[in-house]
Amino acid sequence: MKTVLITGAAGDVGTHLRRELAGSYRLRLSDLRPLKGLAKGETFARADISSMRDALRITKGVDAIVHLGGYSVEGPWEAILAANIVGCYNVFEAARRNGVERVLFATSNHAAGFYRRDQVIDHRVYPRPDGRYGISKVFGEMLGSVYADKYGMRVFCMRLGNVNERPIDRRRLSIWLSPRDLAQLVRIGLEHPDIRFEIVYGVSGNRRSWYDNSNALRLGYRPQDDSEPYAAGVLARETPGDPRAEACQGGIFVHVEELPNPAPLPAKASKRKKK
Ligand code: 15L
Repeated sequence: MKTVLITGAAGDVGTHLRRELAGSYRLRLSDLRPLKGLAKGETFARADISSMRDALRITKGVDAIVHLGGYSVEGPWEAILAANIVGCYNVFEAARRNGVERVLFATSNHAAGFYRRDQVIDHRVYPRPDGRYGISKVFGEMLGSVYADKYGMRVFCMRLGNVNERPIDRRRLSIWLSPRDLAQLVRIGLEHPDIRFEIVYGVSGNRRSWYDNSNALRLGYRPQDDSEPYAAGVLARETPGDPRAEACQGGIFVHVEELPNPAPLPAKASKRKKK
């Protein structure tokens, strides 16, 4: 059985993934936050990935990494820099030094959030990040490209939409990713023999999708869920939003400067922020 490190395991995506992957892998979970209630086959290592020492410690001896950790929404540069730029570099570099074969990187729809909603985009489009957070996700994808080309690592970048039990608004009807479809995609990233460097969209088989996800389909992804059965209910509750947000795939990320981040800041970023 493979040992898989999940960074950012205490977050929403990590919580869904732990449940879905239970029994298939030995899971080493890491997060800045403490994590309670470990299941059979799980261990926990508290870590701040903005520290290379921590990154080296948690990546030692694993077969693969699902890198979810970081600042998960638009936010202040200091926080994005520490968690998503320095932290992401540390995870890839520590993986290389520890001989980890595969890294699955949770990138985001916000790497391409300035594409309009009337456009269908695939994995080869020029990225159009919708802010600092989106830039950090493009940075992570490009780090992955270097680690694949230069060091032979197998890198699987999943541009996640919104992982949730059900879609919550009009935009999410197009980018929803159900937990079981997330797990299917992650299993492809962990197991597919031909992965070198790939970008795929982490979305369910939504009829309203803005993505040509042929790269994921080519690798065997067959999503089980579609947001459409939820559409009437979701749209009945929807009120008109800011026209800039409504036009773009990234929604409010295209004009807000900060959103509440559910995760704590890495220590260095908190210190810098207070200055
Ligand atoms: C993301 O990248 C965020 O991590 C998540 O919290 C959601 O905001 C999601 O995008 C989204 O676009 O809905």
